[in-house]
Amino acid sequence: MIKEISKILLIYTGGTIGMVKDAEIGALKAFNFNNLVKKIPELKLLDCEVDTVSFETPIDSSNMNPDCWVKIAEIIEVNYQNYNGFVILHGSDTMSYTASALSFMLENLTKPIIFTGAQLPIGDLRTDAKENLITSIQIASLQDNNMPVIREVCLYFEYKLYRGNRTTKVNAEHFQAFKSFNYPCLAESGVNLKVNKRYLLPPTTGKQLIVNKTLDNAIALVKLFPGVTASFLKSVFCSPNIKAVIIETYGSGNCTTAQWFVDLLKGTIQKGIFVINITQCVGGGVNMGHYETSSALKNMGVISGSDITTEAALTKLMCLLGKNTPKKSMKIAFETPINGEMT
Ligand code: ASN
Repeated sequence: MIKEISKILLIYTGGTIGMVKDAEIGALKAFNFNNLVKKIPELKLLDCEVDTVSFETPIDSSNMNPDCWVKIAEIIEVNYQNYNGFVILHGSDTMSYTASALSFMLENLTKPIIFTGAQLPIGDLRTDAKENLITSIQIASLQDNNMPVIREVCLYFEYKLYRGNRTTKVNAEHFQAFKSFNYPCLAESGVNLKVNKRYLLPPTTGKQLIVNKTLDNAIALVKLFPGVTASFLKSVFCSPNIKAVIIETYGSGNCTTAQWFVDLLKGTIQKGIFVINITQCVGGGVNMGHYETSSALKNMGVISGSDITTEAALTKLMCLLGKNTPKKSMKIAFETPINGEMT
């Protein structure tokens, strides 16, 4: 069999990787993408063809939002048949949110979508950008019998490839900025590139790519803390037009058994607002009913987020609400893994 050369589309959205210091204000800001490619002549040495496309105005990822996610999904949709894989350059601050969102927006993926970025700009002497970018392209071009090895949304950073919707940014200083606490990494880059094939999503064959572009952000996210007041929580749960509230609870999904709290949750669920329980812990997940302090939640119909990350919970919810999931199916829909985001 003749090995086909992979064609990769590099999509630049912004982020530190392509930033320069503004001489006047001394802060990092996004700059022209063409300069980025000039700064990495190594791209020409790769064993694949790389085309590039850039956001008209590259952004710091703190300015990411669902409209930008749709923009990225549409670039992939339009170019899907013409490329073997996609590498998305993205700021690290909200990369896990975007990678999670895309994992729910793109159904029946048969090609790799690799998110990457950097902690230092590509022009910096000590930059981590080159390794992240070059290895991401190499991973996106991996083939087995002319079929892509990776067929899911991933995030590559500092020698590790993770499932995108399992990641969280954990460090603003270290090059190793991301962690996947509840799922092993999919590949590791050392002297050789080692892919842990048993952890990859199984292939979906014969189905057409579906792009879900309607995201509903009528949701709230609250983190419980000892001393949280009834008035604050009421203001969140009773916000106008809210369709769902995600609560970050303690440990394996536990929270206060104070009567006002139980009544507030019951009243919220009776109004038809979904309540989703995820844990504040970075590892492990929700197991309602394991302790007395979570039994009431289970009995009143709170939805379990199991071991999902906050980033994946938010974006999965936006997608399920955007698809107009019927009220009676929402609990099952949320508690069922879509693309390996929970165990
Ligand atoms: N503020 C930057 C961003 O997320 C941080 C980075 O890329 N390292 O766009």
